[in-house]
Amino acid sequence: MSMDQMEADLNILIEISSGRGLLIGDVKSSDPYVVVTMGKFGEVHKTKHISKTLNPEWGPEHKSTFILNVPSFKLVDSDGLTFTVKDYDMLSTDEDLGTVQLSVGDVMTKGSMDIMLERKITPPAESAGKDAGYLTIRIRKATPEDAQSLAKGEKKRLFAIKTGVFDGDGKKGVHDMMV
Ligand SMILES: [Ca+2]
Repeated sequence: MSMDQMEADLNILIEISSGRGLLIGDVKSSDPYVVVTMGKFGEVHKTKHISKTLNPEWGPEHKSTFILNVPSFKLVDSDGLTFTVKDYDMLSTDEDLGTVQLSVGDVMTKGSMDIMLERKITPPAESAGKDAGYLTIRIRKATPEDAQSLAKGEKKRLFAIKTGVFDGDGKKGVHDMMV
């Protein structure tokens, strides 16, 4: 990357779309939400939780979508983005249900396309060896219309349904889901 590219701000739209087969944080289920962090720069986004499900589908009403607008070098410095799935608890500390790390390449290269990334969740240490399920994240370049819609707090889906390229940990290869 050139110096200019390192200083340039990223302008990437990210949607935390869904999870499936998440770990159980309560007795039978979880109240999952996702916190996105960038290494030492800390939290960049947090969704709202959905009650009692192991297969959440976060939408605009859960603040599923945000624009990552930081200089490229910060993303490189922090080795990409960390998505931590958590179980919301009203009376105790929220439980960790595992993490997904998106590399700088995932965010920057793939961010130039409209892509749907399905990644296997790495369980937290106390659940090592357990199947912690999958997290699906969508990424594309943000437009001025996206920024306006988010700033206005519009409850509108910014990613079209069933468009983009699918890149899954759960399946072999890359599947084109264009319709
Ligand atoms: Ca809970």
